[in-house]
Amino acid sequence: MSVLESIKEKILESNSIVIITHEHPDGDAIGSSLTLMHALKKIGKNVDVIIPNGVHKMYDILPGREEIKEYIEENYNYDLCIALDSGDLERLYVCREIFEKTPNTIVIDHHITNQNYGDVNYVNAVASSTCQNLLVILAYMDIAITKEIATCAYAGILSDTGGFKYNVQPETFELVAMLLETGIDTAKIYRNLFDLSTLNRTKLLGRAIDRLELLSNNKIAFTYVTKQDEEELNIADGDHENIVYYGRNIEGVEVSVFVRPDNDKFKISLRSNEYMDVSLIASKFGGGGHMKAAGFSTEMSFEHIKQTLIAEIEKNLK
Ligand SMILES: [Mn+2]
Repeated sequence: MSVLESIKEKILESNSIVIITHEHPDGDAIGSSLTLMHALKKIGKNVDVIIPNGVHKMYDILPGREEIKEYIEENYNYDLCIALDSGDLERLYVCREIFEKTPNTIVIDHHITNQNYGDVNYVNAVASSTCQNLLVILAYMDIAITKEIATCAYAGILSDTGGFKYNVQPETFELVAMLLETGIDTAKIYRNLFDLSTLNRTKLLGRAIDRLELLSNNKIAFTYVTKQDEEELNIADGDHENIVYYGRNIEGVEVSVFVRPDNDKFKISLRSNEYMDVSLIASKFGGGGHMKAAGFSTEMSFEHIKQTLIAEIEKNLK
């Protein structure tokens, strides 16, 4: 049986389905969760989307946003758990428990580092996004694309391609053409995901830019924000999106590093321009991702991260 057939069968056999995704959910994580929620509801399934850490308000424009449960119910009981956009069990954080307790599991993802931890795994790492992979699955299942589905899927693809800048394939545009047929508001989605800010968020970016330094012959851009910044500016999860790109945009830079606090740990984002596979670097620190966009969390001290990470990146500089 093909993977697509197995997925279809598992879904059709299930009544109550839970959708989960990775910690610090981005546009693709949230967009794909809502895309799948709408699709499964359309074929009569009971569906919960669970995102315990909450969802940034930039995603409020996505239809179905208000149906996301930001907590885990006590006596839950699902037939099927579908994990989206998460390369491994650890990235599912508190939702890992739901995945492990549910009798049937499906993993749908596009991370090259995916561990294939589900009963059925649809991992096409060539695809721009998990949303793109989902659209292939929905087409296989003959689920028609509504405007709601299209808005959520478009947001996910837009987010993971940086506004169609990278990771795009001919298939990406073929599928997006289909989404546009439903009459979605592409300008509104773009503005909410990329341009819309708050004063505090812009000030946080300012602090990161102030601290930005170039290392290793100006090939590495390094910057960070602190717990104090976040407290003073009342920063929410998701307010950091895109800060890492400012370093990467500087002429001559190959890798941009952005460090931010994450409870008692640090979260590190890595972006490369031309040749460096930052997913390999992130995996050395227990993380993962894509060739040009990856990250990890660590309990190391700030100075230690900076030293060991920069040394590791330097080894791979041309
Ligand atoms: Mn993704």
